Amino acid sequence: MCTEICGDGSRFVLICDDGNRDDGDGCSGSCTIETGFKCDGGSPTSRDICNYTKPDAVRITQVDQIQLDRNLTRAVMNIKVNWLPPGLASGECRRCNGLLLVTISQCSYTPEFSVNYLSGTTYNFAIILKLVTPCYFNVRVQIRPVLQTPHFTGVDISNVLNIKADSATYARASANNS
Ligand SMILES: [Ca+2]
Repeated sequence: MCTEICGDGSRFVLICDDGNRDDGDGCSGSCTIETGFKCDGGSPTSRDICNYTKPDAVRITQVDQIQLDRNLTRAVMNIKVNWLPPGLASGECRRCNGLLLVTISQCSYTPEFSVNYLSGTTYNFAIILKLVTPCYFNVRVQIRPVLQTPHFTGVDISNVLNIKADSATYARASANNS
């Protein structure tokens, strides 16, 4: 009776074997593939090579319409990012609030705003604007270009999301709140 050894770099029936018993490198200490990784090349005579699967580009999308409160003093925009690098997004993603570059224009004053990562989600954020008086505004959202290297190596982060609050946004808000 033989038993296959995990970590010896030869693979018969194990899911992966990259030649070690380390966790965090794609093939776990018990020879299972770790989340987000892809392993190839393992055979009875060769070990697996594991790589983190990453997309060609990061996309930022708006999850729903702009939410305005009854007093029209608070605008909430929910957005989603399709992928973040594991080095930034591990655990509760405490570093994620600084990930997005948000620029607000068109309003006659510059509203205060915050960007909040929604804990427990997969890369959902809420952008909250404090409005002194109702105004039409444009919100431009992108990944901070300074994060390109080293966090987003090989991934295009030039995608920009534009969110626009116009007369239709206010008409919808007053209909919802009446
Ligand atoms: Ca390993």
